[in-house]
Amino acid sequence: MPGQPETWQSGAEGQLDRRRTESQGQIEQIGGNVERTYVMVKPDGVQRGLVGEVLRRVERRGLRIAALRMNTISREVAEKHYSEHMEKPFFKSLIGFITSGPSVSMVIEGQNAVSVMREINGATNPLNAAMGTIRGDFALDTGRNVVHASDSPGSAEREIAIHFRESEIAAYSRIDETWLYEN
Ligand code: RTP
Ligand code: MG
Repeated sequence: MPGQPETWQSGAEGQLDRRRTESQGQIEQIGGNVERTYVMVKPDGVQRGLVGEVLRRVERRGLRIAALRMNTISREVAEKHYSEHMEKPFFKSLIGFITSGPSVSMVIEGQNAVSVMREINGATNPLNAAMGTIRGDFALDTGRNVVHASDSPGSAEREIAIHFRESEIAAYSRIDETWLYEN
């Protein structure tokens, strides 16, 4: 940007360096423990035109989109992603569904991002999901529940590594973060 002060640039570089100290999905930053989580708009959400709706809810809450991609995930990636459910009766149909068309993958960052995203998505079975959550507002069936989000910081680290290279994850701050967080 013309006239952008040099201090802004050196500040941004300093921030990159700070973020490279990350470990276990937790990023050390001034102001506390920032988490990363992996979020997906599943193929039903894409087909139903809900990508913007999901992104709007993430952004307006104050979370930061650090990586974003649309693609049809392969069976191999899907099986790795949902490996914890390999023995479940719904595994085969889940893999068929999740690979059936394009989905949108993202890395979302912010303080307590893992639990905040789980609350934004709502309960796994949309019939139990609170109104105001994505599943409570847009879904009726567990097998077509629109979105995914990692269930713990450990799962987030594992899932992010399945779907993204570190070089695809952007390091930046939102301009409103000083007003979103007290510390
Ligand atoms: P997700 O992993 O997709 O974010 O969902 P979740 O944590 O809320 O639920 P999880 O237990 O991990 O289940 C993964 C996905 O499998 C499908 N499912 N079907 N038919 C069934 O009983 C059943 N249970 C789970 C859902 O698509 C669920 O989101
Ligand atoms: Mg899960």
